[in-house]
This record gives sequence, C-alpha cells and structure tokens, in this order.
Amino acid sequence: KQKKMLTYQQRAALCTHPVAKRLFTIMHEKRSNLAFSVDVTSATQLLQFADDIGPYICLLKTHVDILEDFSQDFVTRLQATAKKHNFLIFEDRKFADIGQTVLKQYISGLYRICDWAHIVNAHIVPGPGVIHGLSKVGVPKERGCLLIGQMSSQGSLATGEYTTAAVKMAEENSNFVMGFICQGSLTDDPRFIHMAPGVQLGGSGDQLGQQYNSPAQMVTEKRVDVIIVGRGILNAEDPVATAKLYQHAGFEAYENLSNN
Ligand code: 5FU
Repeated sequence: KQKKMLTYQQRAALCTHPVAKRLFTIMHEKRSNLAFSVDVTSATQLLQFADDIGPYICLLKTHVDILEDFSQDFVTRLQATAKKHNFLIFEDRKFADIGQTVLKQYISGLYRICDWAHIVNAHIVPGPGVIHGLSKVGVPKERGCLLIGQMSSQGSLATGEYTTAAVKMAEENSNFVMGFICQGSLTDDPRFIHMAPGVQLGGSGDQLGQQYNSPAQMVTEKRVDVIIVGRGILNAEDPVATAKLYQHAGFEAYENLSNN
C-alpha cells in the first residue's frame, strides 16, 4: 500500500494529546526519530550519557529500577538535561497490574515516576483497568502512555488478536494513550505514535532472546515512527558518533518515506 505519508509536523498539528503533539514537534525540529535506551546502573553515568547523546535524540528511555544510586537530585538533573537538549523522558516501567496497584506504583514509592516521566508504558494483559488507574493522575499531569502491542523478543505472546486488542484499548483511551511499543505499524491513525525497540545496525540479536532490525527496516519497511536503540549506542567505541549515525539512518529512512 503506497500512500502519501504525513510529516511529523503535520501529525503534530493533528494531535490533541499534549505529549504526542510535543514529541512530534521535537522530532520535526531536531530532525530525529531516535530514542536512546540508556540502560546503565549508575545514575552519574546515565546523566553523562544523557548530556552527551541528548542533542541527537527526541526521547530518552530509562529503566529507573536498575539504578544503584537513585536520588531526588538525579531526578532534578535529568529534568534539567531534558530541558537543555529538548528531549522527552520515557520510563519503560511496563505496568501490568490492576488499576489501583499501578496507580500507586506510578505516583508513590522510591521513584514517583509520574513526577518526572513524560511517558510510561503498560501491558494490556490486565484489561483496560491498567490504563484507567494510570490515567487518573497521568491525564491531569499531562503525561502520556504507550501500550505494548508487540515485543521484540523471541517467542513473544503479544501477537495477533492480542495486538488488535491493544489498538482497540488505545482508541478507547486516547486521552491518555498516545501510541504503541511495537515491531511495525498497527494503525493508520496518524495521531498514534509507533515506537520499536530491537534496533541495531549489524546485529541480529543477543543470547537472551532479543531480536534486532536495522533503522531502515523498522522505519521504511515496518513503518514505525521512533527507533529505540540501547546497546547499539551504549556499547559502541564512540557512543556520540554512533548516536549521530543512528539519528541519520532513522531520519533518512523517514524522509525517503515522506518523499514517496
Ligand atoms: F517492550 C520492549 C521490547 O519489546 N523490547 C525491548 O528490547 C522493550 N525493550 C527494551 O528496549 C529493553 O528493556 C531495553 O531497555 C531496550 C532495548 O535495548 P537494546 O540494548 O537495544 O537491545
């Protein structure tokens, strides 16, 4: 199916979700559809990476519960870095419980994720209650949520009807849900953003079930909007130069699409 693609700028204009609108605007302005998954266990190291790689990304993805030295000071610095380089923060928490529990996990505990993460994500296995719980505070605080429609890992059970159900739940909760974690486009609605992890140049996977596609495959063939790259950048000899490489690869693939 060849149809004219909308640009990020056009999609920003169509969005009513405040976080989706902001993210598409950043992608347009910074010419970046790259999200960096900064999976390190030191907060100091995370902040250094965020400052170094920040200019080239639209989004920084965290796993805050792997940090060994989390603090309020870390949160303050991370927010300042996000502001300095104009990227959003996505905590890859993968909420997956009843509404009442995920609400507490979102706003309280050590991390108070809702205070600093512009975007979180959720598994749909509990049913729509997981979204309703998170959106109780997420919507008033103008936060966004991605539903996990597919996963990059080998043997994932998130396929077929499960994936279709994720799209339906997103459509029914579009005041909070802004898109999907997926491995390809799930809907033609231009207001939903598709983000794909499992991206690496030249890698096929790891020993624990991860499976990789290249930026061009993800964007041009599978029609995802944002590529999420972790170890492809983290383990590179020159992470900054490599981040630039991924930024260019991802954005060039998008421009090829828009020009068709
Ligand atoms: F939902 C998912 C998924 O389906 N696959 C993933 O890999 C999330 N991830 C995350 O993206 C995972 O937890 C890592 O944080 C990141 C991928 O890192 P990599 O080093 O690029 O493999």
